[in-house]
Amino acid sequence: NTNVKNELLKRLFEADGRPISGQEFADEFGLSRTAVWKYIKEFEVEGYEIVSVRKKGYVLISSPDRVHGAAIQQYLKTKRYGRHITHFETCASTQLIAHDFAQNDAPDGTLIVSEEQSGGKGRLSRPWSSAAHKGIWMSVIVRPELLPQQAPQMTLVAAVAIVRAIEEVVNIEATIKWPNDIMLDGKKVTGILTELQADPDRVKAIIIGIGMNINHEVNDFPEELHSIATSLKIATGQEINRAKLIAAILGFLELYTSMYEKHGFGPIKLLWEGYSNTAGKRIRAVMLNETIEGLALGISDEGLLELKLDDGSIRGIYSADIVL
Ligand code: BT5
Repeated sequence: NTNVKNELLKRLFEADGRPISGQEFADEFGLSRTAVWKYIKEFEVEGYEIVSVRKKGYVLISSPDRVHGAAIQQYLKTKRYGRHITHFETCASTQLIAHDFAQNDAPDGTLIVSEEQSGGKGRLSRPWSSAAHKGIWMSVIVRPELLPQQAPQMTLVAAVAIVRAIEEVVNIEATIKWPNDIMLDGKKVTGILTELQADPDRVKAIIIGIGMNINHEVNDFPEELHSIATSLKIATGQEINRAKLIAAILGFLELYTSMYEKHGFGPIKLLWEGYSNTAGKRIRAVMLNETIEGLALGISDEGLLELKLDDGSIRGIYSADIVL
């Protein structure tokens, strides 16, 4: 049971060097002491150093670099976002798990985060490379008071939150490439995948998938990504605290989502334009059934990219791959 296992880890972490009684934990959760001991063995395999002190219990001595709930929550300043966290060592895709959780009434702000993904996906089910412990592979379930047609703009809300968080934690300025890429030095450092669960007139949940390359060296990426992907470490030369960055993203995401709910897209659009590298450039927009070229004017109040074509007409685009 991953929930009980996560709870045990959280207790060990919060005990801050003091022992946690295996017997008491077993009693509280209706387990055998052997079941608790098995979890401890699993933690050891995962790289945690734990000692068992006779008559007292288990003491956490050191933990590997992991983004479990306890690690994130020590930095968290939010009201709702990140207050429920489920952490995996590995999974196919946090996005699939989040969809499942959302259908089963997971509360607003629930976070699913994994150290590694074996089937990470981008838009149109393209593969998303998610190396173990190197990045942030997470999905946030949000339940804002929005109409279904306002959901795509949540990609832009998330993009602004991510750039602000990078600025705060890492001290560098990334740029946003419409609609869902965060760029550094001309390469992609983060991709966002926004998916919707809705009734015809009401958003039930928006699943915001965020894939961020953090502590990768070039060779941690598959060959075919070397020319198009980068990580925060490659860009800064520094090892980044992933848990701290996740907490900062959740903070800005909560702030900007409620701003969007209360005041509409206007303020988000302004923030977004400040970070975008798309407006004012001549671009090519590759869509499913056509490719068009023109001058990117900016985004509309609905979050559409407005493109001025060579015949002078203006086209609003919902989604595309942009070639600058
Ligand atoms: C995206 O799609 O950029 C959205 C990525 C969302 C990933 C997160 S991770 C947590 C959650 N769980 C999931 O399963 N997904 C979400 P798109 O714009 O379609 O870009 C996909 C393209 O980016 C691929 O076709 C590759 O060319 C490239 N790519 C793949 N992995 C990459 C990486 N780690 N860094 C940079 N580019 C990558």
